[in-house]
Amino acid sequence: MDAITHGEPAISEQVFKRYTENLIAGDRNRCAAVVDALLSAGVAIKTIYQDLIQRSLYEVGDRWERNLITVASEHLATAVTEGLMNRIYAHIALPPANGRKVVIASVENELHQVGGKMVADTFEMHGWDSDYLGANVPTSDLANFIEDIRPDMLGLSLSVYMHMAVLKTMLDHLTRRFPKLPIIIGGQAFRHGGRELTRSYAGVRWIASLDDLEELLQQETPRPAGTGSETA
Ligand code: B12
Repeated sequence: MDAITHGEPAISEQVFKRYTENLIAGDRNRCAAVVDALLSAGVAIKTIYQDLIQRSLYEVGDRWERNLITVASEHLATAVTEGLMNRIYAHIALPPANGRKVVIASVENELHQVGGKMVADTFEMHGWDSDYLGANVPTSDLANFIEDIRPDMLGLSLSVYMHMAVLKTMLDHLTRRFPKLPIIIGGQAFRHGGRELTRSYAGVRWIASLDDLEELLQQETPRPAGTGSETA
């Protein structure tokens, strides 16, 4: 297919534009055809996530901000995307489980959840068991869930800069209750600032991208068989 260059399969501008126009038109069959062709051509799932899905939603956001598309079109594009991501998940070749668990959630009040899903899938592709809780997770429910399942790591997603104060309240609570639990945070809210907030807690790290997340996961060692997490 024209999208592919040999060696490192990539996604051409032409394919990106075709996909994005179909996405904005809400044509899920045409979008699925593009994704299926990329998967059959061996394009990596991370490339499809970053260079097709993320990039197309950023384009949707830009057009929405400039009043070039309606809120309804933007909702439709997101719904098509989420359906496609579930389809892509079926193609993920899972490595052997490494015995580690992660919980991924969007910050309380935060309705954006696509980035968090990509993060959860990235953990799975590295052998982790990920529990993806989606958007707007209340802090107390998240804390109770952590208490129950004792993950080795927590990932929080924040898209809207105005929700930074909510993140702080959440971190105050969670770091007090689970002082040994490593927490990673990401999302486009940090384009506008807020990284210093994440630096003010021991055990909390801001991660810029899926590439940086993969680097972190490569450094993480599997949990030895028969040992439990030290969450609390
Ligand atoms: C779809 C969408 C919505 C949908 C979300 C539905 C859903 N199911 O997710 C709805 C309609 C709910 C929505 C609402 C709003 N939205 Co909106 N939305 C978007 C849009 C178009 C796409 C979001 C998306 O999925 N992007 C694709 C994902 C894959 O990208 P990502 O989130 O950046 O994630 C990547 C990285 O950031 C990182 N990452 C993300 N989380 C994490 C977590 C960890 C642990 C790690 C390691 C990495 C990581 O990895 C991901 C993969 O690379 C964006 C445009 C944009 N630029 O993204 C606006 C956008 C995010 N929205 C915006 C705004 C302002 C709003 C509203 C306030 C609008 C309003 N006036 O009502 C509300 C806020 C609602 C709320 N309470 O949260 C702004 C945010 C500006 C800001 N940063 O402060 C944006 C950027 C639009 C814009 N251009 O202005 N939105």
